[in-house]
Amino acid sequence: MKFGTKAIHAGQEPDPTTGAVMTPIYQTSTYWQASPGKHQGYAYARGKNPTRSALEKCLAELEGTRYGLCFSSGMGATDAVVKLLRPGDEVITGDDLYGGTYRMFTKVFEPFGLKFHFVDMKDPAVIRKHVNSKTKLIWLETPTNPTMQIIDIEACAKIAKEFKLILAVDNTFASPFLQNPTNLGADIVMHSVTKYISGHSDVIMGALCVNDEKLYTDLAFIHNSCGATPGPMDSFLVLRGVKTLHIRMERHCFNGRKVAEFLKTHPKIDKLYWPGFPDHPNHDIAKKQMKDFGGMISFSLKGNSQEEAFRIASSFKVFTLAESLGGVESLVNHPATMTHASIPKAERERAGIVDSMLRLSVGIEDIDDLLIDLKQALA
Ligand code: P1T
Repeated sequence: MKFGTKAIHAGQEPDPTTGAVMTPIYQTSTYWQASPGKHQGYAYARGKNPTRSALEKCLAELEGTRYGLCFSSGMGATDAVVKLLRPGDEVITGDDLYGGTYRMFTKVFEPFGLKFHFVDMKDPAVIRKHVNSKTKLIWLETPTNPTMQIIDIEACAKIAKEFKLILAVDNTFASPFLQNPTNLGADIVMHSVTKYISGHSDVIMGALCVNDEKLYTDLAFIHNSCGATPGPMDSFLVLRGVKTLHIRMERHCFNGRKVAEFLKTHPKIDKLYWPGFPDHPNHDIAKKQMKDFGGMISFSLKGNSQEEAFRIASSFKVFTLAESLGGVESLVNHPATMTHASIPKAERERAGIVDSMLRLSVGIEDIDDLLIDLKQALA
């Protein structure tokens, strides 16, 4: 089956008890057992819930993996991956990451004796240079949040295989419609389901998709033991949202391109970050590993004034000033004070996240209205 058919049907059979075509919201915390341990596959809802199971199967199919696990947030999913490690282990990751991921790595897990190397992953040679006998995990985002760096997943997978490391890819910005990292050799795909997969800015959720049975068993153990599992209502909302993922992504990409082209010649823009431009570093890799270039765009202003960025961010009429991304509605975000405020200023600026940077999540509204809004806000 092709992607759009899977988005609508995968994991979802008519309900065996009633024939309900849409997967019911199994709003229960526990399940009847005929005698201790004798149940119908469900014992306690932290471990398993039929609404969540349907979604997990659907997401696994969309990523082309054997297994899926849904978490109560993207951070919950990331947390489970890091808990595969032990004190003394080392991780190689990027110098541009979602601020919350950086915060978890440095503030939560470094005190437990893990070491994180934040490196320029655009060049596989730099990654290779940081591998040592303690390295266990390569964690990457591509495109990165918010500077849209493109990391070569296949090249990273080669290094991971050579040194027997786990390669985990945060695929949030691409969505499974644009990119499937396990097809390129990654071991774990992570999603903030909150974003494109859910698509309607009404749910917080995360997911992990994997092929290897042992890896799945280890992650499922952490999932159930640590308990960052989502409820059935949220699972239902995401099952509903994901049915239109392929249609939404086409429009996100179409609108994203138009907005990027508009900004490219705007006299106030200094740097513009969108992987669809041929002069974007690693544009060729983006072309190779992504179906299209997505609807996430960042830019900085000539003169680098935060005041001017704040003024623009507050002047939009269609774009909403808010954290998050990937919903049907367009959002604007100021990374330095919002999504990436937990990264020290010097490190932020080294990654290009300057005080005048704004990040757009281009929604699926009519493009004419978005361009009019951008024009007036920048004026
Ligand atoms: O918010 P949550 O579902 O826990 O997902 C965290 C997360 C993980 N990875 C990436 C690439 C992300 O962008 C996020 C969340 N990001 C935002 C809220 C944001 O506005 O960038």
